[in-house]
Amino acid sequence: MSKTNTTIANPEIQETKNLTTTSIGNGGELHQIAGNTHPELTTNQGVVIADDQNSLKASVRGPTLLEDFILREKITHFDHERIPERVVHARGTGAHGYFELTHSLEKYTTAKILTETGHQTPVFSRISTVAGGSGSVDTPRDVRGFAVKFYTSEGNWDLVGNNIPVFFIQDAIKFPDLVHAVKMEPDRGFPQAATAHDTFWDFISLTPEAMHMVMWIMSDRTLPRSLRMIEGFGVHSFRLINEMGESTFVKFHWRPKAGLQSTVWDETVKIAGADPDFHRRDFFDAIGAGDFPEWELAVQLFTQEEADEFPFDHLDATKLIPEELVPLTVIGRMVLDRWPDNFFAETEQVAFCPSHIVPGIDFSNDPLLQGRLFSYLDTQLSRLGSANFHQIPVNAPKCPFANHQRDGHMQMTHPTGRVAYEPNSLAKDAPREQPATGFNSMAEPVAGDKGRIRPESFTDHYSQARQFFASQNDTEQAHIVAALVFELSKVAHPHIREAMVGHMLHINEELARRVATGLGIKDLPAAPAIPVAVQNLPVSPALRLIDKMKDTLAGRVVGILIAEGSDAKTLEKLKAAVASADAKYKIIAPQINGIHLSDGKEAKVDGQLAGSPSVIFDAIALVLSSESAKKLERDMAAGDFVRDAYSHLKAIAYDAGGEILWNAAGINKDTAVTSTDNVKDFLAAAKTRQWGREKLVRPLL
Ligand code: HDE
Repeated sequence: MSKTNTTIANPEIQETKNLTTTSIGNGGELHQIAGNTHPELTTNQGVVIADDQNSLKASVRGPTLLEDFILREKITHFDHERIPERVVHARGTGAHGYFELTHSLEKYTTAKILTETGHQTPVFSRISTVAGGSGSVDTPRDVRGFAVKFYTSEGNWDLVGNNIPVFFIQDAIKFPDLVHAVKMEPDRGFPQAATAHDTFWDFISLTPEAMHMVMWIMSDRTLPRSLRMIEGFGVHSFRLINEMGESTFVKFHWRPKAGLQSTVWDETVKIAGADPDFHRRDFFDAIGAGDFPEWELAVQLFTQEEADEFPFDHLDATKLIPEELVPLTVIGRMVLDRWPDNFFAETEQVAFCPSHIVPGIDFSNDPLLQGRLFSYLDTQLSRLGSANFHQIPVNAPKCPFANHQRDGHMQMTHPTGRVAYEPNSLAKDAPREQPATGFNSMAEPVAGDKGRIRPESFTDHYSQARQFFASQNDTEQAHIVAALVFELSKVAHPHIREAMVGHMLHINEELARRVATGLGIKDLPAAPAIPVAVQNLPVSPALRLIDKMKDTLAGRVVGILIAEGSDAKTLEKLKAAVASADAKYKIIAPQINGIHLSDGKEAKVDGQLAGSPSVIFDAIALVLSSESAKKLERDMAAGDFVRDAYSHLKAIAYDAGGEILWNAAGINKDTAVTSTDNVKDFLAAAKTRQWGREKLVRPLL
């Protein structure tokens, strides 16, 4: 500790009536001293630390001593703070909540989580991107992982799904290739979190089974407006097993209460710069405001006999079961109502494994699922560094668990007694088998030749891709075309672009032509030879995204641009209207402090204009005095605020001053550009996007 010990009062702490002492050291550095509500700072061994500002030196300006165990402990811990990030799905956001069953499946399963209605089971859910590293942006064009850990009374059940109901590949042995192709190219270390590069499309162009998934990832499903507004899918078929040991196949679906919504591509790209944490922040803010993300859990149930009649193999993860073929039954709801206390301890350390399953639920023979049953446990061992990862609080079951597994890195329990094996006769309280209610696999008969064989029933790679494209509306189809043109234009090798157009000829000729035009390919390439004819499956409206957008402003955000002299009454009226629609507003101004409204009062500003572009809002309003509007005419950030909102198909409200800024942007008004006098019209337009405007703002192929 320093020689001078000038006691000063810290004004901030004084303010909170939590008086404490600080002192200034030899070099003028600040020392905060324990006392009042502040406990003593210690090492990890509990030794109280006298000085945390200075390392131990041989003399006042001399070398640091190796003896300084306090310095070494602190820095060693710091050096090891990072654990290997997830090899895929590294970037994610998690929250606690509960699942409540509303409809019992007791006819089909013994699992209590699916039969005990009204009971609330705690859950932890993590939603993630796939391709990028943990520090990548929230909004690349990417599939979203949707993982839920149910802490059931019969053990943990992990439903580890995605926001797209199908996958790229049919066999787990191809997963490392897929991931290597999509990740940063190994010689150059870029691009980060992007499919728009040669290696990804090279692999895809040589993997016809990926074509259905390609349609999904090129659709706006991969550009969610909020993680609260995505669907989730278990993807694979699972089995439910009832008391008689009978099996029924099941597919799991999560449906967001907020409805589906996506952003448009140009907006998505700009969001990545404006707020790399856009989704994480949105989730955090929503939970903080009590606007809890919520999903319905629904199931598709079908028998082996029904499956035998499907025009595809349900064990093939590149296929979905259209809702029109097997309808969904809603069985419960999940509410995420608590943000983790510590991001690392919970969201980072949570370890999901599809092999975490409970009695009454069982696996299907989907070869992708079968591979996953191995991979996740293996990856957790390397990521968390110990076979004891189940002891980390976020991973530990909330029901009793006991066995004879012992020791290992970071063992946190200290079991007593001599017995760590079974059968045994020496311990009266040792855990033993329970055949009646314990986990039993379905006794499925298995026969056939062992071999590395793909089933013939997996051969049709194009019919469901065709069905998906045909089921989209004009806007959605145009977005898929634009996405393919964007992505393939980033591919340097012409033969890869041509091969992709060749595949598209099997999906939809018109799609192939439009993409070829966008790529400047004059003569259509030949379509690859295929072993089975493509089927024209019936259009499935349930595959559309735009139709699943809810006609509501609830849970969305309106950005209101104000400046010096903005009309206080108009602002109040708008704020009240937005709040009455259960939406949020953010006040944006050229300065964060010191903006006075027409009534002379200082406005509370949430964001400075240059740092709060309109891309982060669902609709905007311009409430400006004429003088301020004239000044803003020369501010590109203000111009972009208006132009981007229009180009991203959003509703815009303006008052007299706001109209000056609007006119400076040089755009014609449409019905979703309304005066603040007609707040109702503005709110109605703000509930949706102005799809009809799109052809005016960008060329559609
Ligand atoms: Fe994963 N996947 N995956 N995956 N996956 C991982 O496990 C893997 C697949 C999914 O928030 C890893 O803990 C293989 C399909 C989610 O922590 C790893 C195959 C689906 C998450 C792994 C697949 C998923 C992962 C990396 C092909 C949707 C993030 C880190 C057979 C149904 C979970 C980790 C979280 C994570 C392997 C395919 C979903 C390496 C081998 C299909 C949501 O084990």
